[in-house]
Amino acid sequence: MAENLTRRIIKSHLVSGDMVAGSEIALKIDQTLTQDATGTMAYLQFESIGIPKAKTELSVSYVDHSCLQVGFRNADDHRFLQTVARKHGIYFSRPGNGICHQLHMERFGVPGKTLLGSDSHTPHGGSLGMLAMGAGGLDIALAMAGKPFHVKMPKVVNVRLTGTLKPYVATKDIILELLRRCSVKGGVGKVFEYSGPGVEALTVPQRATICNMGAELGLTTSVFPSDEQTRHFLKAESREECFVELKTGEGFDYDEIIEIDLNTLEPLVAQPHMPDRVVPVTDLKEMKVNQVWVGSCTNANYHDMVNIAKILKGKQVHPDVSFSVSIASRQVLHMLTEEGWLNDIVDAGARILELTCGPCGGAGQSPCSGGISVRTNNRNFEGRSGTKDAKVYLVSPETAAMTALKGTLSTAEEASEQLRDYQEPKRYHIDDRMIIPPAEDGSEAEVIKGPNIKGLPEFSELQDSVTGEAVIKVEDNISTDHIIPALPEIVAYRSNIPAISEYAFSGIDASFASRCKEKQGGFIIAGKNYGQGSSREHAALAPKYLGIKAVIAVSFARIHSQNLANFGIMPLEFKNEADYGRINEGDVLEIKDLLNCLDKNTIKIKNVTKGEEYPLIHHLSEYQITSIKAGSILKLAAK
Ligand code: MIC
Ligand code: SF4
Repeated sequence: MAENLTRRIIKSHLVSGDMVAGSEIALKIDQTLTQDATGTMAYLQFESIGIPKAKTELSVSYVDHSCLQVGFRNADDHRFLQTVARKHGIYFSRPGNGICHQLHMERFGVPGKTLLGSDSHTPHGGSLGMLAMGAGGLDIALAMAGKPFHVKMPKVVNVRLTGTLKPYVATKDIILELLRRCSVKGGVGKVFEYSGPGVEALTVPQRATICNMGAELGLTTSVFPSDEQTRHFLKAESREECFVELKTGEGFDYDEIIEIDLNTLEPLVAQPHMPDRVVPVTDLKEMKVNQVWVGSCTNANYHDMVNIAKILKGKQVHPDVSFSVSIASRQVLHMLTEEGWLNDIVDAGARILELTCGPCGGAGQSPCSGGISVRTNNRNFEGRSGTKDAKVYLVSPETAAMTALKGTLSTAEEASEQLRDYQEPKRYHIDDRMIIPPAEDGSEAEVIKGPNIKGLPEFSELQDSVTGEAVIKVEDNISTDHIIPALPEIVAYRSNIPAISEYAFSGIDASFASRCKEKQGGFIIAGKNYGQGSSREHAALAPKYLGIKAVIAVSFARIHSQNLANFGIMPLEFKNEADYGRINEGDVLEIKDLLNCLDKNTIKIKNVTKGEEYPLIHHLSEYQITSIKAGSILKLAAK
């Protein structure tokens, strides 16, 4: 049978490696994107490689995450990003223009291209038939320097959609259904490629919601065909010349098939504190709610906003609910204003926020103590909203809007009539004035760094024998939000590694950083799926700075294990899962003959306190082993 779309894109970008699932391949990257919170490190790293101009077809730097600007630090980061972009051939999207993934889909994404972004929701671009992947900032820096991206060849799963969604059921419910079936670990090492008659009716922004939240399945990425919907969208964005037809589904070969009959889907909700704790909304229909937020890269597009306006029109938000809305881009805001939808939203009592990520990572709108918050974003990890004991539920915009009116969790079934007749615009409003192109010749451009922007830390070479305490032991599904929270007071130090390191594990173990300093680092012991969630490499850089030598886990999430290896921390797994239970926090551990055993994959760790030894394994490529031995990939790249 013929090769599926994912494999076709991989084949046309393959620099080295065999296209055998699980083995490492190196891919040419056509486009990159960064956002401000991960971008500062990415560009500091790019600068340190010493290449004058980005070598990609297109690189864009967005500012959307930290725009609260309490104090000088965020604003200094923005100025650094703008000046460094000008110098090195990178487009700069100004704060206020919107959220990176929405903007990239609107203005830059091209079917069949590869996109690498320093944000885990970069797979959003799969909605246009791109192979769009999230990675750490260092991988983006390397891609901008013209180096290929190293990743494990994924298995390709065909997700076949049949039937039609009911008017009050959204594409958010499709991805929630997949999370219910497959779990947050179910997509590791895989790409989900969508096809079937149910796909034909879905617009590009609707597809984007599915691709975006595929990150929560642990997928390498998700991809939709490039078809008539894609042509329509690109034409409406005045970019029809970018269209190429790319087919998926019947006639192509897949490793697995998943079928969803859209007729049978009902509105779903992910319960605290995991995106896969999914149940039907009707199971929780009496639940009183304190806060509702419609926003984020997942669900704040034109279609989402028009639908909530239809539900809210002429009604008032429940007096016990704080309801806020963040629109994903200026294009969408302009159209909602021009067409009057914004009035329906404002008149119903919505609090309109800036066009940024905002509450998604806890930058404002934290719920009240013990509050129930219903949100349209993609992650509900404990504490991410900024209120430790809040409970965050993830739903579609339609469910969110009806919930805001009722004060209790509710589907939008009673608004079916209004929701039935949605029309995708023939023309989107286009205004690229908030996107600043780079200088023709950037050699004279000045890069301005504020006092909070510190240099990169030193990365020393790996020693043949390492010893230290198990400084922390954590359970399954620890997210990067647990390791380095995304709260604004902490994001302000994203370009200052010594300062941000003080916050490592601060949400779950306030003395972690001081213990590490006292004991000169050591080991992190973890359960399954360690490091799920974001691409933030600070979750590796901070432990590295604090002297962590290895993370020994039952299993890892892809981006985080890649980030650990990039910065010289060994991501090692227990060969026998039961050994996880045998190590206690505070046990003294030792690995000997490391350099040799790393090559042969025969590492053993001695528990000196208990007098026991446990075999470990790794899934590192030769390239990663070289990087770990050197202390960081950056050292190799600079050479
Ligand atoms: C997230 O949604 O967790 C973030 C904040 O966008 C992160 C990036 C970051 O930490 O800066 C992500 O998804 O990679
Ligand atoms: Fe921003 Fe949230 Fe999307 Fe991350 S998931 S890019 S914080 S809106």
